[in-house]
Amino acid sequence: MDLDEYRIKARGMLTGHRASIRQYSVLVDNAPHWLPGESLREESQTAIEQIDRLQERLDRKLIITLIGPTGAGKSTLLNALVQSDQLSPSGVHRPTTKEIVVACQAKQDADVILGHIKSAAVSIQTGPLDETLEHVILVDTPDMDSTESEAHRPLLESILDITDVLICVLNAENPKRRDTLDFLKQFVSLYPGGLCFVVVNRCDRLPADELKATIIPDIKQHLQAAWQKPITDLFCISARSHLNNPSWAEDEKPLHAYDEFTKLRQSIFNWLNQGRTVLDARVGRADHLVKLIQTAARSRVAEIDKELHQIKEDIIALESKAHAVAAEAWRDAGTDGLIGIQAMFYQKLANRWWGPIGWMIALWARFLMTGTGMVAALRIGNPILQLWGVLSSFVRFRKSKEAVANAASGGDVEPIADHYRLILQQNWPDIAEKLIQLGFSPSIRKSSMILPQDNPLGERLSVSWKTTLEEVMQRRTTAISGFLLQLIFNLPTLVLMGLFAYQSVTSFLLQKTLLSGYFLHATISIVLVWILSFVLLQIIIRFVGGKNMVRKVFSKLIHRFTTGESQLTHIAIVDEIDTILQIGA
Ligand SMILES: Nc1nc2c(ncn2[C@@H]2O[C@H](COP(=O)(O)OP(=O)(O)OP(=O)(O)O)[C@@H](O)[C@H]2O)c(=O)[nH]1
Ligand SMILES: [Mg+2]
Repeated sequence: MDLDEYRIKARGMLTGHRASIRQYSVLVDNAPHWLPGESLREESQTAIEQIDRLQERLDRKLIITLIGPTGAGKSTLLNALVQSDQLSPSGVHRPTTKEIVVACQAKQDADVILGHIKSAAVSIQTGPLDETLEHVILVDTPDMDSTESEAHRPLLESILDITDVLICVLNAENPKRRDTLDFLKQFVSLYPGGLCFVVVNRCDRLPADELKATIIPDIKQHLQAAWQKPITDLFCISARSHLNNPSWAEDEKPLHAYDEFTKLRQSIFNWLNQGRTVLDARVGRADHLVKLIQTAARSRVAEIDKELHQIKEDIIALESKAHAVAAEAWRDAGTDGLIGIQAMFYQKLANRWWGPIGWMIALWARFLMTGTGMVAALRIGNPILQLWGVLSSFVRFRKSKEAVANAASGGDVEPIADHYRLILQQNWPDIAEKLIQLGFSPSIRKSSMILPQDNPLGERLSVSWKTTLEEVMQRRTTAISGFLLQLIFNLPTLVLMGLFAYQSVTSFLLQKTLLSGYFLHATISIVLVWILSFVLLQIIIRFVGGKNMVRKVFSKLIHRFTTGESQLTHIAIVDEIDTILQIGA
């Protein structure tokens, strides 16, 4: 793979990294009441901006920045690295460096820095630099601890914003200064191992064996504790010894020759000064940023994970309870839709039953639907009464339709929904306080937080009622529509009808005259048997499909709510809790 291909690949990887971080911003947006999410959102935003900048400068040179307290020897080290003693002035006056000094091969290499730092305090040095700076730019910075450090900080922050590799230069004689380490910590944490070097300079001032045996291990340990990260690349050097002309005074001469400068130089130029490493470094930094955000997110959630799970369970249990209480109140209030329920039941049976009893059921279902007015219209008599009958049948029909609709939906359930809301509202304050302790905003105290946000509860209760009623009714319809039962109830009427038909036909064929009252009696007998069978069946239907069925529907409904079998309401705060748990996953 050539460098261009590799660059495209790196670009794609950075896009992937950015998406991973953006995911956190999106999740945090879905948990607006969780306060720690705010800082996580900001951190994610900063990380995304940094990756944006990494991507912008994928084809630019790697920026290596030297940073550290005044007098540590940053400028001296830069000069030693590029073998040019005067490139960045060093000196005994503290502070010496007051601007950003950029060492690069060609002036345009520094465009990325000039484009980012809108300040006159940048000096570009292209000096006699050779291929050492083919893929990298070295940057010397002003200190962050002298009397002038306040003025330096904005400059430092700007350059660190676009830095790829960080070199922290510490003074071996005073390496553990707390303010220095605290200041560096915020930047050091943004760089993975391999892209963050620690240089302990002026080692020539301390005895070699002490350095090796105690001083350096001690510094390493101290830094690890202060920065809370493993220190992988630490170099013990004497920068001044590597100037072309160190011009030591007699009393300043190095105490020994122990020095890791060559190793440091090799690390920087041999390894970092390669095109691929430059790209890898940027992808590596993005990688590190993703991990930082992940760790930050996880650690925030890990602290509250168990409690959050518990609260979620509590809310779900509370919701089931509220549902069940509402359903019980509903049952106790009773439903006025009994006529409607019966009409529905007869309609269902009419579809299943055959024979004379089937016709009767269909007729009865129709009668229950349209009401008695229509029957009155069929009566012979006073035409005014007949007219009244027709009119009232319409009124009754509308009422019956309403009754059926009521039965199908469970009637007016809104007052019942109040019971549900009350239970939730009464229990919310305790839960809300627990959530506030876990970092939720105090604004969640308002009871609207626990109330369902989706379709009104009444509508949902109606739907639950409808499906449960439908199920129970279907089962009962099947139970009393068996073939044998239909046969038993139809048989008496059918046998009589058959007998009557047989006698009529045979007497007609044999030309025998039947007695004058025969037809009347036969018809009356058939009708009576027919009606009687139907009335018997009605008793069964009344038992199976009356109040008993309504009770069954309610008990099933309540069971569903209490066991959580029925679909739970969409409660926004539960969604937020889920989102937070997802952030920590
Ligand atoms: N003995 C010794 N002196 C050094 C070494 N490196 C730098 N110095 C001296 O330390 C003093 C400060 O060096 P600078 O390079 O100016 O330090 P700096 O970190 O750039 O300081 P500021 O620019 O003020 O932030 C100078 O007098 C250097 O000659 C070293 O390795 N050994
Ligand atoms: Mg300096």
